[in-house]
Amino acid sequence: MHAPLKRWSKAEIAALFDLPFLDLVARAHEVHRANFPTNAVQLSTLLSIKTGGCAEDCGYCSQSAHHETGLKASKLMDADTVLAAAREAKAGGSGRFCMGAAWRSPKERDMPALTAMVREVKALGLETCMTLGMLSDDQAGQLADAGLDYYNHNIDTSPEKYGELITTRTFEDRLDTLDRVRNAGISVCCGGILGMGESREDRVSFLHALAAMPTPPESVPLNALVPIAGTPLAEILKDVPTARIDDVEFVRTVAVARITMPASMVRLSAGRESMGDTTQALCFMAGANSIFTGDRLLTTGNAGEDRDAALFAKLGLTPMRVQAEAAPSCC
Ligand code: SAM
Ligand code: DTB
Ligand code: SF4
Repeated sequence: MHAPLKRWSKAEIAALFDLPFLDLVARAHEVHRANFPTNAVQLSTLLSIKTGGCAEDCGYCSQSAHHETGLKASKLMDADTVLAAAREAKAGGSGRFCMGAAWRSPKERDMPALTAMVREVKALGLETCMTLGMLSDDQAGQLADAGLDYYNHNIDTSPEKYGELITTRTFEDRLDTLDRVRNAGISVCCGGILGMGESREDRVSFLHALAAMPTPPESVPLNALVPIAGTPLAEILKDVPTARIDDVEFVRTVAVARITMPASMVRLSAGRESMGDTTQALCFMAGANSIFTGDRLLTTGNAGEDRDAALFAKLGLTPMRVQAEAAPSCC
């Protein structure tokens, strides 16, 4: 019998953030150890299957057609190229393969190719994840029937800040797609970006929105903003050096995510390339247990296999086996 899921109020989440740093990290680490194998970190690989030219105006994104970022748009990748990348990811030790497309939502005509990709990548023995923008009920059902394990769809920030960053869709649009994904029986991967000039209050509200979901996301990616020249956010933030999230505040956010969502994978996502080993080690201590491997995310650089192998060796970490993730011991 699992313990009932604790429901955190915003005041309680704010109080966690206010704890002395060492108390907060120690508490998060305790929660982590109670729920997951320690020293094990899940490796996922990301592939951009359709790059650039996106109709949405997300103020941070290199792929929005609204911003002049110099990125060349491409069509949907063919299934053989996707499969070759998935084979390489598996050979490199990845347990999960995530396919991302720069769309507001997929077109019906693309669904057969997308469902074929899910089936074929899954047949290699990899967990599958897709992030394609907003989905209809029918599209979520098609992806579920193909066997998709996870759908990534981030709320990205607090409901209060959302409209400052994106005007072409609403926070509620995001929640609607997340409901469709959940109802179709696909596991949810949902998180956001830190360091977009948000306040501590926004970070509290962002984590509250995730932890208060009827079922919290199984996977919570925490991205540190990668500033992209030509995006509105990079332009605004270049004159505000203090906007870049402080490493200690980033670790605090990881710790609070771990405590408030004890059974979720917390994924250190974008921004690791510019993060020092010590900060990453503190993130693992605070409960992060998943990373993207390889030297590319979607359009930006990533830490790379060599640097990660050195980091894992230095910290005594091992790649998490896929089965270990499926059975957290509580909630
Ligand atoms: N178009 C789909 C969507 O928005 O859901 C999927 C791809 S989109 C690039 C996936 C996520 O990448 C975004 O929700 C955001 O959290 C993250 N992201 C995009 N640009 C980023 C940046 N410059 N820095 C950090 N994270 C970023
Ligand atoms: C997520 O939260 N982070 C990943 C994944 N979900 C799809 C994407 C990070 C993208 C970083 C910017 C880029 O490479 O374009
Ligand atoms: Fe499009 Fe996703 Fe980038 Fe927004 S974050 S512009 S939806 S690719």
